[in-house]
Amino acid sequence: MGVPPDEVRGRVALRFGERSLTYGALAGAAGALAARIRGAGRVAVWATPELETAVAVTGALLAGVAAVPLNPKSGEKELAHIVGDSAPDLILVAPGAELPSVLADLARLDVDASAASAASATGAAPAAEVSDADPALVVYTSGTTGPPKGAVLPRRALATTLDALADAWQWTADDVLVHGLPLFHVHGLVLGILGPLRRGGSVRHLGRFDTEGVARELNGGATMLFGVPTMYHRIAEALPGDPELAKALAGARLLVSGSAALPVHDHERIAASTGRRVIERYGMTETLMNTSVRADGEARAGTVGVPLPGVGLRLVEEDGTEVAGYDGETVGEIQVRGPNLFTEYLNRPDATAAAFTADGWFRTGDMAVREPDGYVRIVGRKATDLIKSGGYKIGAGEIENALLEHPGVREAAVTGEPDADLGERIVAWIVPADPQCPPAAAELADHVAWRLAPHKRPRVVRYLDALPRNDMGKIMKRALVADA
Ligand code: MCA
Ligand code: AMP
Repeated sequence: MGVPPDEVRGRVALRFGERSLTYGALAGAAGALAARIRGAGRVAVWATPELETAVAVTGALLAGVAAVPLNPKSGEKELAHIVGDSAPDLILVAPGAELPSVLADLARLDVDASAASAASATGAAPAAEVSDADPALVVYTSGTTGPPKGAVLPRRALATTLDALADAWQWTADDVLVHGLPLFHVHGLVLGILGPLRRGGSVRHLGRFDTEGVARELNGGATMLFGVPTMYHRIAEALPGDPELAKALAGARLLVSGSAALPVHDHERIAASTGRRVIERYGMTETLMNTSVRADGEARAGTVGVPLPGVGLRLVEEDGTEVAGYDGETVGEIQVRGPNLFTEYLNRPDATAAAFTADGWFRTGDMAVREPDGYVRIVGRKATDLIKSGGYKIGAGEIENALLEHPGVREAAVTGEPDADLGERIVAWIVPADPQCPPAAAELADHVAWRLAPHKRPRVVRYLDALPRNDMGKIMKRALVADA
């Protein structure tokens, strides 16, 4: 982002509730922040759903400094891991935000959303010396075991993915996006905030998602909606009794779902009530966006469309052979390459190397088929120890480790089971230390929420005398799920 031309300066770029910033004001605030942080190694961003988070990330991009968005609801253990691993020089926060004690040693810089930089007032470009390969963001994402890993996303990945989406979605400066996603993940931050800014369009953030906010904004001039399947499920549930919501969706230019599969039943309920089809796109923190149903293509429920411009995509069978034909039946792992990819997992050369094939393709771990016309249909996931709940990726291993730190837990296993609202819900299987006095489910949920994050808490706890194990002593999770 440079200094906006005069015809753009007065246009609203960002709106969060009652507060908004024009492009001119955003250039001023982000420029002033950039001047203060230029030269820093990395900065953490306390990513509350507020104007200041958008200003902080824009300022970091202007300064050429990598930003590490933090979930403000993360627990102590998770925050300690992320700041220990990414070693930010300072943390950017909205004025008045209270930081947990685990961050007390970090230098704090309050973001002033009303600041105006001298450079932006005079029209001088404040851009730093940067290269496309420089890191823009470090986004933490869960794996099957261990703590989350920091995916280092270069500036070129952000730019190419947003331009590819503009092509696929006919996304322009006239679009006004509404979303209520969190700002510490790719979906809400890169697509939801940086996307409209790159187009010169506008975004209205709801603060927190609810169907009333969606209806109000789409009926009030917004043109696009981004959400995770849980949000569209809640919309589908509300539609029969909410004509304002039906009118709002019917009038939208584009309804986009992503981060997990949107069940066909929800697709169809929304289409029946509004006459509009939700389109899906498929991405990952490490790859940004890989495929999408195009605005000018057929919105086929249950598919994630075709590869985006610049993205190489192949399906590979277990034995390493590439699925040659598009027969709609042969399942292979999705592997991708292109300028949209991350460069590495921070401080984890082992994990980075393991994520790529010898010939340089990234292994997504998602299993899919390709239909005769090239549409990709995701059919499952390689790792059973990854759970997608509410659109969040959650590793079973990190929850098991947290549960084992509770004194009342002797053994723990975590699985996901189908949930109409969340897609999957987290189930904890517990062998209590004292069978006479097992820890209560709510206590274990609080324990995980407090150490890791509320969305990682088990929604169901089941108590056992022993976990089923094979001859090697490995927990047989499939047996657990089968017994449920
Ligand atoms: C409940 N809460 C608790 C506890 N129980 N807090 C502490 N301890 C507890 N024991 C609080 C929660 O923090 C939350 O607070 C409120 O109670 C409700 O919690 P919950 O039921 O978990 O939330 P929900 O209402 O069910 O949330 C549904 C949601 C959410 C809004 C759809 O799951 C969501 O925002 N998902 C988006 C995930 C996402 O952006 N994924 C993108 C990553 P409060 O109400 O204050 O919040 S994937 C990605 O980026 C890739 C690239 C891609 O493809 O997109
Ligand atoms: P994350 O690691 O949180 O970035 O989540 C990435 C994962 O979300 C992918 O590997 C997929 O499993 C899943 N995902 C994202 N979009 C879709 C979609 N439209 N349909 C099915 N799964 C999706």
